[in-house]
Amino acid sequence: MSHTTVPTTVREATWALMRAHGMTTVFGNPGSTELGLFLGWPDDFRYVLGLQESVVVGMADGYAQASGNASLVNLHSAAGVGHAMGNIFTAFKNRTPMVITAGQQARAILPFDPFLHSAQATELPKPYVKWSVEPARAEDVPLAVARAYHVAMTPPRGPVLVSVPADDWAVMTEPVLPRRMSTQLGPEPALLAELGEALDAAERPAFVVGAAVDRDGAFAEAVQLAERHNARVFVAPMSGRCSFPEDHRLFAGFLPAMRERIVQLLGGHDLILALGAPAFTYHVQGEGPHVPAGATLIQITDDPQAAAWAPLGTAVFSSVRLALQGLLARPARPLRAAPLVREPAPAVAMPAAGERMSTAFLMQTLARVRGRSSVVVEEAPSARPILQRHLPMFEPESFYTMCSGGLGHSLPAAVGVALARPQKKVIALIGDGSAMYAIQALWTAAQLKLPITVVIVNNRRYAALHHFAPVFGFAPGAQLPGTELPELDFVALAAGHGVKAQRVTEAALLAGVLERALAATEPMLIDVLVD
Ligand SMILES: Cc1ncc(C[n+]2csc(CCOP(=O)(O)OP(=O)(O)O)c2C)c(N)n1
Ligand SMILES: [Mg+2]
Repeated sequence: MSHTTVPTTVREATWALMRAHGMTTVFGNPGSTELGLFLGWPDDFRYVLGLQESVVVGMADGYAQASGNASLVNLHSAAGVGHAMGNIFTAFKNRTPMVITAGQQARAILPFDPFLHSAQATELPKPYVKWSVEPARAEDVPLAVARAYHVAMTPPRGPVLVSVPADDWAVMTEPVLPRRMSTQLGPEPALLAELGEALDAAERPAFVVGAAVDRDGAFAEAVQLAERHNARVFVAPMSGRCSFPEDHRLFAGFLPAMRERIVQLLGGHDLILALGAPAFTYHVQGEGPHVPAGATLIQITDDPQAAAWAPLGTAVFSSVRLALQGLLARPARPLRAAPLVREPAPAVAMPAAGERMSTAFLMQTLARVRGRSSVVVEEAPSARPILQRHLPMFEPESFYTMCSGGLGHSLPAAVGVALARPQKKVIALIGDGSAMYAIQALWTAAQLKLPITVVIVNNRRYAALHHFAPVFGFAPGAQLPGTELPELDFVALAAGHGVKAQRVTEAALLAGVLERALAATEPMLIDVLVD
């Protein structure tokens, strides 16, 4: 391969690398310390402006998940990284590859404790970046960006941060050649064979599928293996993706993040195969065993930490897809009897005129009017279990939410998903509380004319906290401070960001309004009042 080693600027060497790695979309919010990167900005790059840094990172998260490549983020030194931190935490938990460059004051004035200086720039995002660096010399910035990209893309994927002093961009350096590096780790053959034998020998296996199945492009393989074993398939607690068709005869539903409930739901199974999922994510305190008595737990994960902290069982540390392909390459065993099919969700009746509609009615209606292949990006905490029952997902890469619990992710993430997949209809299903953590994402959606349908599940409160209150000793109906959200006007908020919007209070009008929004070629916000 021929290449040039003609000296170039740090800026141009960095652009060349970004281009070589398919990172020509920059999500950012600029400041003086970052402007140097953009001098003579090449035409093939685009800058996606977010009006607050948490929005910037949320959009970049959705974009990276939907495109399968690391996204590129540019943040303003300490304050910008600080604003972004909530969604950096989420990107880390989502295992989203993301290269963040953050501005820093010029090296030449650092002795004078200058304005905007980030005193410990590499420490600030820890522990929620896989790697962070401020290169010792300006000349080393492009190499650091190259390394950052490869670290971000290596499983388990995640965000990385490179802090770049403002006077570095113009310094002359050597170009850095783009390199290829594998991003998949294969399973240990002997252990995988053991797992295969255990699976064959099991009488009533169950699979628990997590986000890494879909992330790894292993949706079809998971279906094939489940069918081969007639295994019931549960979704892991707090999974951020759809990893199994929810109308499949083997689909068994969603596990809550509660130890005793998980054990109860998995009861009767003698082998539990956790696929691309931690075993298990808990939200509240629990006691007793982690799996039903007598059951064996096997985990396939690309996350060595998740493999290491699992309290029991055998873990195969591997790309989920490669491990599944390995298992599918084994000779098929005789088919077991088919397990019981899950009860379909009961139909929800249309409420009478003037009566507030339920969240279940909203989900059922959306399920009826949305295209089967539309993509749902959700952040509506108390509506989640209702969505899971009444709004099924069917396809790979059809559902996104955050794995972290940090609100303020999904509205901007929907913008990123829509940007990465312009051929798809993207529906953002967002709670009234959740919407307000990153509402400025609406502005970017409007500016980019992305035809997203934003549905606000508006119950005028932080309902999830009301649901949790009994767990923490509150009597039924007791006052919960700081959980009511009266008077938010989402139609006005949308208009103020350049997005057309409509409020729906009447159940009978809902389907028509949703259908029009879904057919629109621009973003639309539908504020649905639910009880
Ligand atoms: C950044 C952040 N702050 C606070 C919380 C705590 N929290 C969890 S659920 C919730 C309520 C969300 O309200 P909304 O989106 O309206 O959904 P609802 O609970 O009403 O279904 C809050 C505040 C959180 N998870 N993340
Ligand atoms: Mg709410």
